[in-house]
Amino acid sequence: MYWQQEYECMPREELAKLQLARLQNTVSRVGNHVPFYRTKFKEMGIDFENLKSLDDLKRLPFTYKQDLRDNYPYGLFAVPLREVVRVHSSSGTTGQATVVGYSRNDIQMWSDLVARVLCGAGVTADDVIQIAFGYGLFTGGFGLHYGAERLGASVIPISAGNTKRQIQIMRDFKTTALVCTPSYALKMVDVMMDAGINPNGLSLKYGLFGAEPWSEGMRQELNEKLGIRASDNYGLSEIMGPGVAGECHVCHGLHINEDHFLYEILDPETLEPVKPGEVGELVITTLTKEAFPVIRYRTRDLTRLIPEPCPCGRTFDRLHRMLGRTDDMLIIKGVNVFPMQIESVLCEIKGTAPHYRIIVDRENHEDKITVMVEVFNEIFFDAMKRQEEMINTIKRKLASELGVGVSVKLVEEKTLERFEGKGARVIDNRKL
Ligand code: DLL
Repeated sequence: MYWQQEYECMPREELAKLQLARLQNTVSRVGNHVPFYRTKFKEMGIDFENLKSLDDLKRLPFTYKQDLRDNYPYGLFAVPLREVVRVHSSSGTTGQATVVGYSRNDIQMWSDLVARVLCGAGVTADDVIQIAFGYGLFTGGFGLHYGAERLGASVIPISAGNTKRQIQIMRDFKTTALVCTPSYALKMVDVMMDAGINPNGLSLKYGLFGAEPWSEGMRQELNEKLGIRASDNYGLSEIMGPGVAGECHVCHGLHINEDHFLYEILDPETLEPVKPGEVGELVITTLTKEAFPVIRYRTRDLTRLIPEPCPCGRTFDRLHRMLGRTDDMLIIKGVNVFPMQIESVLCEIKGTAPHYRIIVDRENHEDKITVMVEVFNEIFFDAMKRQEEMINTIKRKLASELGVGVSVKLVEEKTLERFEGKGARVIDNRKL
């Protein structure tokens, strides 16, 4: 049930002591070895060899994605390149790419943390695990791969894509755990249906999904259609990759690996901590990374603490599934709208498939959302009246959830493109 019980179930007081020692070590390491941090500490008058308490974290500078870009490629590494055994990089679709590095110890630690997540979700050495994340510069494939091997599961390193083959292999190799983005899992469901394969006839038991936001409704959908227990796992390349946080079998919030990461949830405007349970931006400091330690990284991901202790026995705090990113937020007539809210509503409506797009346009200086949603063919080809009823139901439910009206357009089943990696469901036509 646990991979490293001595850590995962550590009494909180002991954990705080360990965190402080590790934080002191990390701050000293970056102060001595990374010019970027040395300069920042100097400017801010921080005596980096003399951190006294965990509370001192508040005084440390933030790190932004832009800092990684400015120091491209190796400027933030805290060890010489000869100690780096692996590099990963973000795709760079939204600007200059960023590069992260791992020492031998970092890879060990990363493997352990991913093994924790897999183990927490229920996967054991007896499982056959199909890793359908891309292998390459993206951290998903290799991150999960090393963790799964560390756990001792039988790994199928198939990578993303070639969905028919994925399903053939899933059937022939008797895959019990599927690892990919929730979007890709949905595409697999489609391809199975087309091929007349009943997912319940496969050996699948677990789905470990992550790398993008998804709703509780999407989880239900995947659980039902694939006959699995789907769990959420979270991470980001700037911090490590997958393995930062993951759900246990309770499937209610993600335990963050607090012995390796110090987290804060801050109001993104004031940068003050929010009250426990309130939504804010997740900010993470690495505690044990050697090659690429990061101080107070502004993830832009929004979440909240689940303050109740978890029945699984882990003492690490649980984060609510990510609600979106600060930079994904749409402001429509002054109302803040997150794509995930729209997905949640659509998943509750019978007759809609969980495939949608959110189109954002600007007309007469006003932003406007159109939600395109696939509906089952029997509705799409039914009388006009039934279609209108459907549109009205969706509009009403969306307006009540979002607090602002949106247009709705129904489309035929299978008309919207499917994704093999991270889904891109928002199409922003505004020239901002
Ligand atoms: O997506 C690492 C990863 C790989 C996590 C495989 C889990 C599984 P990046 O490509 O750097 O790294 O993207 C990181 O993806 O800041 C979030 O916005 C988003 N994200 C990752 N996991 C989740 C999740 C990987 N479970 C960015 N829920 C993060 C919601 C997620 N968003």
